[in-house]
Amino acid sequence: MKSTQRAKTLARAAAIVAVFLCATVLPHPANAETGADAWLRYSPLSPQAAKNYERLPPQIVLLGDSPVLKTAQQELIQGVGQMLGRTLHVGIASSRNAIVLGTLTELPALIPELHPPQDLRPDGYWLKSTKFRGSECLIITASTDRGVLYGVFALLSKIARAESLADIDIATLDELQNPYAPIRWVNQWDNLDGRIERGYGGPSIFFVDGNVRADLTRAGQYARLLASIGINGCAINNVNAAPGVLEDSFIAQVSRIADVFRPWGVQLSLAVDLGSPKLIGGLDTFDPLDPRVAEWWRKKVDEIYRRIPDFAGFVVKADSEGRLGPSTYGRTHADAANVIARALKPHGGVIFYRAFVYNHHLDWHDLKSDRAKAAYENFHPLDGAFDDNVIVQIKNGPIDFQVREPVSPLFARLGRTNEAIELQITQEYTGQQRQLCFLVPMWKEALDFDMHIDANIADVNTTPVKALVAGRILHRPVGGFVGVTNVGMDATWLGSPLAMANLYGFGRLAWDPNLTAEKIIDEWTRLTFGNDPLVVKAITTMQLNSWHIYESYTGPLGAGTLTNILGNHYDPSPESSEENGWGQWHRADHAGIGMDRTIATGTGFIGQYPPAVQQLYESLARSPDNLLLFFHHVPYTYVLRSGKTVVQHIYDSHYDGADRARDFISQWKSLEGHVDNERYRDILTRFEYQAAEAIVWRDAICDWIYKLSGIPDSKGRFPTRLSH
Ligand code: GCW
Repeated sequence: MKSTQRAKTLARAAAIVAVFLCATVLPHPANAETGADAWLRYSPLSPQAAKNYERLPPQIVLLGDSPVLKTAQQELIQGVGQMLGRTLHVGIASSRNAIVLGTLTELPALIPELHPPQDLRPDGYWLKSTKFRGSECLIITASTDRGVLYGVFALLSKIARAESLADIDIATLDELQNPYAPIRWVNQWDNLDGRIERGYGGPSIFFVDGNVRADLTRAGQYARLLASIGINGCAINNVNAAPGVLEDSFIAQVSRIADVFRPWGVQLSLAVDLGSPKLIGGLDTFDPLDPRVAEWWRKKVDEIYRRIPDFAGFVVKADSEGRLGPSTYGRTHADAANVIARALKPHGGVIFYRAFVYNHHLDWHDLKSDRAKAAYENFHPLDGAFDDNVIVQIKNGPIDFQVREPVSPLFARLGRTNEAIELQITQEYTGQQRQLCFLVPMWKEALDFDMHIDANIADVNTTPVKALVAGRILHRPVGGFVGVTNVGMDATWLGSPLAMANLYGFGRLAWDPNLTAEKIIDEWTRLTFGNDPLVVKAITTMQLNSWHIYESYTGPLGAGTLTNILGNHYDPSPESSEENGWGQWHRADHAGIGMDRTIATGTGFIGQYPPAVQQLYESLARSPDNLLLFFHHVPYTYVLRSGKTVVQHIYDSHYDGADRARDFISQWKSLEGHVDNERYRDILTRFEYQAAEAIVWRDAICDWIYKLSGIPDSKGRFPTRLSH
């Protein structure tokens, strides 16, 4: 693809020139920032906004002295001090006019007349202002210490966003918040040598050169960020796990990370290799049904809990992308999961067993073979066979974090198994943090998708994915949300200040998936950039539009991200998807494009959904246009609902997407002087770059489609410009 390469080089050169030119005179930094504080900046409020909090009691009473409660107290003092310029004093139990922090166990002894809500669940919190001994008090209480910490962060968030008196009157505050699901975890794909698989924010904050870092300051700061959005678990190492993490000497090192997580209520977990009993344990087998293997896991887990008493559990990737798995011994995934689950059970630990299991040596000649079918085929037959502390961790879509996929049918088909949905915060296929792509709107589509499960199975009318994974509808003991984050040592954590909206958004959705994308991005923007209405309007609009824009020039109509799947997962390279066994096929040829996954003539993938969903996708007429090519193979001249042909839609979408990506530059420039200089410049540079990359994508894909289809652009933009 010579012309593509040329276009790419030109566009990149243009970007470099633009970046150079924009480094001209900019306003003085109002408040130069690196992005390291993310949404916990606690910037001073304007005097007018601070008035809302004049009645905030001047002292804190802490009931209890656990590390988490002490953290809560410290955070409150810091936040109020920075934002309101007031020093909260630490009082004693008999103090009047205080903010009282404590769990439901301690509180009644102090204020017997207070009646906390009956439905306060673990990790939930209650913010309540009340009269006590004739003075005003603000109570932050919960059934667990962690809930108290979450309550403190919630109060500080309100102050930072300067919620108006109408929304938060300190004198009448009465707010109960419960998390939607017990599991709100992140996974890091950190290797022990310090590199991060699919990480775009620098090296690992946990590991360097095969060891745990000596200085774990950043790990502690990360735990603080996680706690502030209600995340309670973190698996610190790559799911392509190095067996060495389970060496006793390494566990001793890892316990230091657990120590810096603990004050923030974040529990540590490890990804482990199923082959460990053989690879590091000295056994000649890792057969999950061999009693020696069970005994090995039991002893290993006991040892871990001896060192890390609040250890959360394991994550396992097995029989996937070359990993060892139970298939070696003809055993099932349930056998593999359960042998480890039984070792964890006495300690209250859980195991996440990933459903990302597929054959990456598929026969691409076979039009019936389909990677999308793999998770269901592997796990549906095992429904009911997993122990109750096993959680099957399922990627949101059936392929692999593409810019658009339908939701995985497996969510609907594990009625007797705990589930978690795995969402990818690190933007592997969605711009790698170098391009703006706010993923909350995409995740919400998956979470809100109604699976229409047979009413006989679940006695309800709607069965959205969010309720299924949280274990609500089918009454599972545990379940929820896992986000693959991959923060690194970069000051901005993820490699870009704007990308942090995805981590924030993941946490907020895991806490409450009923929040709207608009609400989440409004919160994040205010916390990250302040409450200037101009800034809030511009950034929220850009973020909310960004996924559709990115999709429109990288993979419209559900064809998948047309990227280099054999290399960096970033540059355009639609040919790389075909003629290999990875199964990320779009089946584009001279006549048409798309994977036929219908029951009638295709791979039959659609048959994995409940009947009502099958009917939606099986019919070409009813299938939504934005997933058309995921489910159907159509000629380029097929006419969409818009009245456009597929080929013209692809051309228009790419031109429109590239134009809209370019518009980010002027939208961002409208904020000059309203955003601190440091972030203003940094982000401007990124938008200049993205505009150039969007042109690279536009030209590469339009060129490819034109060469395949032979159909020119009806608007005359193409092929004229590129053919010479
Ligand atoms: O898509 C693939 C990624 C791999 C990743 C794998 C997985 C950790 O490209 O880098 O491996 O998904 O989710 O296991």
